[in-house]
Amino acid sequence: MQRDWIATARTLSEALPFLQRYDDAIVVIKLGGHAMGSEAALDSFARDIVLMQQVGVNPVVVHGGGPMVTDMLGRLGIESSFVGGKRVTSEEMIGVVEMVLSGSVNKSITQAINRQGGQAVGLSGKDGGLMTCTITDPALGAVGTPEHVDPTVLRALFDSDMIPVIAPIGAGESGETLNVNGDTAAGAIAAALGADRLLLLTDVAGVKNAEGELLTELTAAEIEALTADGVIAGGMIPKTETALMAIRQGVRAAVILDGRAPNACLLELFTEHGAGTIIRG
Ligand code: X2W
Repeated sequence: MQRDWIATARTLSEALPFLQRYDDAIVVIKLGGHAMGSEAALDSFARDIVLMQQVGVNPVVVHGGGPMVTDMLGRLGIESSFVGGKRVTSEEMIGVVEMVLSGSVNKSITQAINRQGGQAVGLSGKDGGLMTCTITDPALGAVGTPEHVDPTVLRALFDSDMIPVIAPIGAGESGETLNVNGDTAAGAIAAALGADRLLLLTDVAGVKNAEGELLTELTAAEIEALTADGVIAGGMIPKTETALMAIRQGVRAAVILDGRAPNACLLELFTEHGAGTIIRG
């Protein structure tokens, strides 16, 4: 089949108002471990991020990597358990968590972006005083809740056209290493930056109603009602909570979408169609 170049040109032309809307915008993208999938999916994600930056957006990638952490702990004979979506993190585990998230996972994402011609810089909440955390539930062990985010280092990277890629590791008040839920970290960073968009990329299409239909737009009140009814449950709860927290703290909109869908970020930002579930401030 011959490719329709005229349609391609029209697509680019139709993107103009969106490109103008997002010129110099800050977009925080949370890439969950479940959304990372294959090497090809990571390359496609990286290409979208580089394109975003090329057209004037300041993208910030915050990643998870829970499945990769569980895998490494398993190889070391250490069992994982989760309470309320958070990994109970012992002293023995925290070094492995940091090694996997700040090490192999972070570097695979920075490399994927660099392969597409971007300049990604990997860091964690410990770098440049980015994210200071407190322990809010001692029963979870070395798990931090972001208390203070200083985005100075991120703004310096924007000024140099570099793309920050952030592992969800924070520093405690006395400098200790703390494990932070990736969604929570992304929300706190988006709030501190006053981001235009927070994209939470996961492995489901978005928030669904009791009939299993995708809800493309939700208000804070609707999220509260769906959560009270048990329709929003399990792993979706930290995502909707993060979205609500972020918009209450000044992020213009948060979107929960399927990161495995081709060009998910571009579809959301640069087309009329949008993707997933949007929650506006
Ligand atoms: C997470 C950090 C990684 C993460 C963990 O240890 O799994 C806590 O639970 P996903 O891929 O986004 O789930 N931290 C405290 O959030 O990864």
